[in-house]
Amino acid sequence: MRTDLKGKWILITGASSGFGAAAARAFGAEGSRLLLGARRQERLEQVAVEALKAGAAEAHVHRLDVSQTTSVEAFMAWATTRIGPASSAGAGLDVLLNNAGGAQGLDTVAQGKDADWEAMIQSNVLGVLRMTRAALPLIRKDCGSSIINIGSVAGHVAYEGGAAYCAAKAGELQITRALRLELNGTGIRVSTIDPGLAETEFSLVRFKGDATRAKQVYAGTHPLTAEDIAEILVWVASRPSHVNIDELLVKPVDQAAVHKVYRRS
Ligand code: NDP
Ligand code: 8X3
Repeated sequence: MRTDLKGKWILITGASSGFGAAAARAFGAEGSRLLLGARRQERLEQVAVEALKAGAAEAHVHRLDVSQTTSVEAFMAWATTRIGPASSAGAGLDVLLNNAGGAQGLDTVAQGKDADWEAMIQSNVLGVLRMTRAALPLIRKDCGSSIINIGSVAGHVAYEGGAAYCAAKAGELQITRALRLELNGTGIRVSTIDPGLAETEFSLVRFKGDATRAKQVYAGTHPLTAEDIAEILVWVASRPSHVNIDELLVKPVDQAAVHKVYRRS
């Protein structure tokens, strides 16, 4: 039987744009209760309004920087006051969506900047570890709860200029695999969803606000949208409670491989 997401608590990191914001709207449409985190609070508030409009039972926002342990702990303390500990009847977190992250720059290793490397490892790798460690005591056992991490094709295949980002997403993949083993027997499901080319703010962030360069990444091709991924995230979380989608690689039809993208002239 499909896991009903109505009234379930869904915690989404990186909910201020892209996949995270679309996921807030999509889980909202299921009637879920949402806890949304990111650094840009105004954007989060806007997303919460959209999620409520879509049907969310509740939507709450709090500033979160996954690269800071103190921020993660403050966020989870706030989340606990909203949800209540997993031990109390009917309480607990149903879905942790570790989505916050992204790329900084497209430099070769020879040209790489420490600040970019550190930011990518902090958000994509350590952020997932910190959030999961802090959220685990809140996650309900044996009832179809899920930890869903957002990886990337970059975690499977390297490309020039992607060394640190590819390393970070390969790290996320191995964290997911380790967690899947560690949580076996708890009933908590663990998944990684690994998208290819998707048009969000990802490239704008990677190219430090250079909108022209960011647009070129998607020129002439038909990329994934944030909504495509959000729909998959809802599907993963709503599988029957005994079904675990371990690893899902999702690419646009136009992207046969990381380097082979079909572009219409
Ligand atoms: P966006 O740039 O649109 O969204 C990234 C989100 O992550 C924002 O909400 C941002 O919020 C948040 N974020 C970044 N750093 C931090 C941080 N330190 N603490 C808290 N939140 C943070 O890009 P996407 O939606 O595309 O990216 C979402 C995830 O998907 C990322 O992990 C990315 O690596 C991955 N991905 C993206 C693909 C793509 O082609 N778009 C493909 C494969 C994977 P704020 O800045 O407000 O903190
Ligand atoms: C984002 C996809 O190919 O730009 O993770 O690294 S890619």
